[in-house]
Amino acid sequence: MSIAAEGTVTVADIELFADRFDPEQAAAIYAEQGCLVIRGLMTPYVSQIRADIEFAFSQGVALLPQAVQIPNIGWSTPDGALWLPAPAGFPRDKQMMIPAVRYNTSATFFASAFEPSLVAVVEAILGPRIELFMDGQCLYKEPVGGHPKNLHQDSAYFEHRFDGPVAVLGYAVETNLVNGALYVVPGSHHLGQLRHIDTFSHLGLDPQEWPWERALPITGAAGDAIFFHYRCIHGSQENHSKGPRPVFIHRYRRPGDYVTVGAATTAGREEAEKRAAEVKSQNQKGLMVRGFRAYEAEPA
Ligand SMILES: O=C(O)CCC(=O)C(=O)O
Repeated sequence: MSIAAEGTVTVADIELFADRFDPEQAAAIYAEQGCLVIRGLMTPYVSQIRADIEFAFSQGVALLPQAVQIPNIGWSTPDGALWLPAPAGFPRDKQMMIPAVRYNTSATFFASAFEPSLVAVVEAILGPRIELFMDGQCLYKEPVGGHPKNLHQDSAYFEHRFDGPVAVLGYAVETNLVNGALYVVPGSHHLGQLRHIDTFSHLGLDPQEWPWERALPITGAAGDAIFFHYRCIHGSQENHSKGPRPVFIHRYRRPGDYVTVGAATTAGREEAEKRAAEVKSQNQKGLMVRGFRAYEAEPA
């Protein structure tokens, strides 16, 4: 299946504004395009989240002498931050990819996952019972060459039994074509699971088949939020500006949904796919954001 209207969707077609939007309209855009921008949705949280991210960055740098290698992935410091090889000309041999900013480290980041206007949109998409998937995530691009995240579907990393998570990515600084705007491919969530290859930034689509020109860049201000379906193709280029480009991401799903294939490399995915049919919910119970989780026995 191809995307019928590839290249014809503009940012204006998927864009709403935090001070005047209807969650049902937001959900309708999301259903059709697999992505949605709400300008200013996270503005009240960004200055403190940015401060927490910068603290975590300095903490991670100080912990680098204790970094341990994770084969085919990069390095991890004891705070749980993830590092990639640095490009030439960097002051270090490693660059930060994921700082230690999670629900169990940053109160403001955690509080922002419950932002009522954000959760109203997620409820219009997923229904009245919603849980958090994972611990929240920040991605950091260091200045002067910080890593690209190749175009990919998140479902390559965490295939789910049912509809999968809705991601909400917030810009922590003004984000543009120089420092690493998020690119999305509207409508690509209808394509099903696509074949990914191993890339510098882990699983990614083949750039011959999926060059950046096929995707739509979303430039924006600190506090703008981009919702995307876990099969929506997305990614971001290197940061060539003089300042860092951090983003923060919440993921929500229906309670009862669960990961059936989890991997960050093609070899890992191949192995996990063999076991996917037998995977049970494995007690993957995230914190509830809306509604109540009734007890359900694990199927035999
Ligand atoms: O813009 C980024 O840092 C990448 C975000 C992303 O690709 C993801 O959350 O899967």
